[in-house]
Amino acid sequence: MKKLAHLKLVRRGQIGILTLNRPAKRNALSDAMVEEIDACLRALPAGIKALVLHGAGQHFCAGLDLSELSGRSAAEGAAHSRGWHRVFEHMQFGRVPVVAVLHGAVVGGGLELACTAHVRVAEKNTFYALPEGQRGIFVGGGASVRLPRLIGAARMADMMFTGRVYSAEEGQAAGISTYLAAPGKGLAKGIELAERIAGNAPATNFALMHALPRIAELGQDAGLLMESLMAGIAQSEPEAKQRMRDFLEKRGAKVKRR
Ligand code: 1HE
Repeated sequence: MKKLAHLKLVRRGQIGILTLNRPAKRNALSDAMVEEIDACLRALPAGIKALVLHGAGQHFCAGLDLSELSGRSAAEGAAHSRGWHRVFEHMQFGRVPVVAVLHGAVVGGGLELACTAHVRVAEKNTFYALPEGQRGIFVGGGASVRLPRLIGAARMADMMFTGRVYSAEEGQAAGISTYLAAPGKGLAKGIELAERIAGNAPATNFALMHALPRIAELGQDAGLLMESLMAGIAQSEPEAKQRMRDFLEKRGAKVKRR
């Protein structure tokens, strides 16, 4: 892979830690940075089974790099948005699950990127906003599809109509994050979760990334059928059979309260 200018990728055993590394601009997403995210996902070494995504400096991400916005025509704006869609879809429906560790500003396109991850950990200093509403524009990185699935269209509309800023706790209650961490502790939590995810059977992670979001969009009949097909595939894997045997022969872990 080419040397990265705006990102950092560090391998740690079975997981990769991908850092948005443009803190002087609050990790604002320039075109070059979005292209690097794409290149990184494509060139991810085969041994990496889960990614942690976080931001360098005081904020996760300030969204679209506004200095690149002004010169676009309507057609160019639409094409630019489609470019983000392609890269973010590649993350959502890619090879490895992504744990986003959020802190500080998670705004605009930064929130769109966060919504693309599979698990979100928010430090208690996190805040969420969609300033597109106040900047006279609309979201373009998938927020109108992904964010309502987390928090509902009414909450998203409120954020954009009124400029409402959600705190970490409000984001957690609304469904943006599923873990809260103390300031400075999010990365350790994200790494712990990613390592746990990397230890799952590949068919389980595949089903969670590729089948579950599609099933959740289907009607009951087709959804239940797709669930049965995925269940049959996953349980027929040798690794699944071994894991069942391990439990029955007292080698597998019991479910414990954490
Ligand atoms: C930027 C950007 C940016 C900071 N594009 N340069 N996003 C926004 O509307 C959010 C705009 N940013 C902010 O509200 C604040 O910068 C933050 C709350 C994120 C951080 O505040 P702070 O006080 O820590 O930093 P700062 O002093 O405001 O910014 C530091 C530098 O980063 C400064 O540049 P400098 O050269 O004067 O040092 C800022 O100009 C620069 N900076 N944010 C460009 N976003 C596919 S559609 C998606 C649509 C959107 O995402 S719209 C939402 C855009």
